[in-house]
Amino acid sequence: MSATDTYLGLRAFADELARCGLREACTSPGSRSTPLVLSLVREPRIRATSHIDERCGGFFALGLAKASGRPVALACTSGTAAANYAPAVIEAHEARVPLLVLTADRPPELRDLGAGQAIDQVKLYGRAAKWYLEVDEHPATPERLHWLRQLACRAYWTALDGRPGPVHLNFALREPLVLDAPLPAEEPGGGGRARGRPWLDRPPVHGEPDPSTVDALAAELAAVPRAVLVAGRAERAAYPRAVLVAGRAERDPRLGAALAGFAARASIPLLADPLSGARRGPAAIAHYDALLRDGGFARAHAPDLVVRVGDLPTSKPLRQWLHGLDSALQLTFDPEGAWQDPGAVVATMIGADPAATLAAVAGRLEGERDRGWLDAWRRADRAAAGAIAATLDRPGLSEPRVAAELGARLPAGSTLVVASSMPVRDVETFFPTRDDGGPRVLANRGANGIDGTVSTAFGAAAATEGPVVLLTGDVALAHDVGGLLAASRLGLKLTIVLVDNDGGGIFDFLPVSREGADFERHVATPHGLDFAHAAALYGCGYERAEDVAGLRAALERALAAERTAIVAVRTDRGANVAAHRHVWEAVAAGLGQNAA
Ligand SMILES: Cc1ncc(C[n+]2csc(CCOP(=O)(O)OP(=O)(O)O)c2C)c(N)n1
Repeated sequence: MSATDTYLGLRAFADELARCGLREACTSPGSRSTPLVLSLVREPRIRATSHIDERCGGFFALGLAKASGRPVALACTSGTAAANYAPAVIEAHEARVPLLVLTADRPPELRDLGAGQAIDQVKLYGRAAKWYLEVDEHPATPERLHWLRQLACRAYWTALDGRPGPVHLNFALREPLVLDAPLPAEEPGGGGRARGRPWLDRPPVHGEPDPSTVDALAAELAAVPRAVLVAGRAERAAYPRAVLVAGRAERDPRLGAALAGFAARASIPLLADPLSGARRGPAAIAHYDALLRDGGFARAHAPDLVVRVGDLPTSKPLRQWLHGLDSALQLTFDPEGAWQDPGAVVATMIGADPAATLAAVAGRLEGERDRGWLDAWRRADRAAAGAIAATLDRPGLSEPRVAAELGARLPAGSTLVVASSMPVRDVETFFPTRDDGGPRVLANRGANGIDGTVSTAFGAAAATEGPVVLLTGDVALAHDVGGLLAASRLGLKLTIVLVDNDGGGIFDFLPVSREGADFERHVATPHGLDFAHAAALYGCGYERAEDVAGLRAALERALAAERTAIVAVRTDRGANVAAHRHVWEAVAAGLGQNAA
């Protein structure tokens, strides 16, 4: 096989990816991958970023794909390089993020024979890859090039189609791996289709919502005694106490506003995780996590209809409440086939697009809906907000206060990436409702890993116009500290708000925290790292914030700075547990006063 054959094929492949809409590729270094990497890098419509560590590269691609909504390509060499993509590929599978994972491999005649850097890469990511194909080499005949063009399109559309996710193509590449003469401009077979069309187009399905689904949902929302008249089959059912639960829905940035509009129109309490983008508008309930910790409130506010959109929120009280609603009818929109129902409580999974369907349902709602049910939730939410604000209103910085500050201060148009562990929980619990919707919030909640957090945030920064802020714990930062290299190597700007409690603070909430020294060493894992040194190593700014005023000022400086900066807040794990309990007690007390 000549290098010309290899490069002609891969140039056609890259051209076809670009025709489909691919704009980003994340490469990692190596020899076997040379033709693959250079072909992507030399395609002018694709921006290629370089990543030394494949694990970082994988998560960077994940962040890019989440923030842009488009598939992103990854390309690396053979061996453990490819294995280092596994965590990001698994997260992409679980969170339904489209990735094209292109791995270079030894050809079959060099496998399992002691050749260098050769491992078994066949179906390396198991079921985490939604499609796998072994791509061997052939002379660059017109038939072969048409097949490679079709293959690129199929990989791209497969990553996006139905339940989005990663596609893995494993390319067997033979030496020579570099060209010894310029590549001919002409392509055997004439190149791609006319007018820049992809070889194979597969437009996404945006079908009209099914009328029978709209009828059924409209009927289920009809509360006849409460003066909502629903055209159609209003006799079917009446659910005066409905709630709409909105969870992580990163792929459609307009969905949050659509849900908020629908909930307001239908006077339905909207329990909106900030990851849904729907914590806005008059029906949004921000503090459901704190409210539902109060058993009396949870029982008194049991709905008889639950409509869910997006992933299940993280909140344990919300999950337990939904699980225990024995007599409620629970429906969930599941257009991507995520099948999220760990409690086996969902009676109907609606495959239709939620925004379009709810817009059609809203059109059937006639007359004024009784607002008593929504008002009861809103009064409770205001009481909770007041109790939380009073509890957090002190100059010192607690972890809840840091989350609340970001929720109140980050501008609309900014993006907040939140790490797993307490950051994602604190954002869910303490973010306020905002008329402007607040920042876009992204998080790796597919597999809930703390790995790749920094790289994911840099990937989001590479795809985003507005400022990008990462809220992370110290263990998550230590885990992906190498991700900071993107600041200088790629010239990317990120503001990192580090909550440093010297270990995994989440575990102090669990019974295992009573296990003394073994707990400290093997579960909490304090490390004593001073991240100022990491900032210096990777060319980032670093500032400690000691109190609320200091955090506000440091955040402003970091957002205005040219380069990536870390704003570090030092907290104490024990005090953090106490601060959270204090908040929950204050909310319960506030509810009591509210009821009295
Ligand atoms: C890759 C991975 N390893 C281990 C875990 C288990 N885990 C969950 S939270 C956590 C500690 C996180 O600590 P930190 O980032 O400091 O946040 P904090 O708990 O203090 O909020 C660990 C190790 C995980 N989720 N993902």
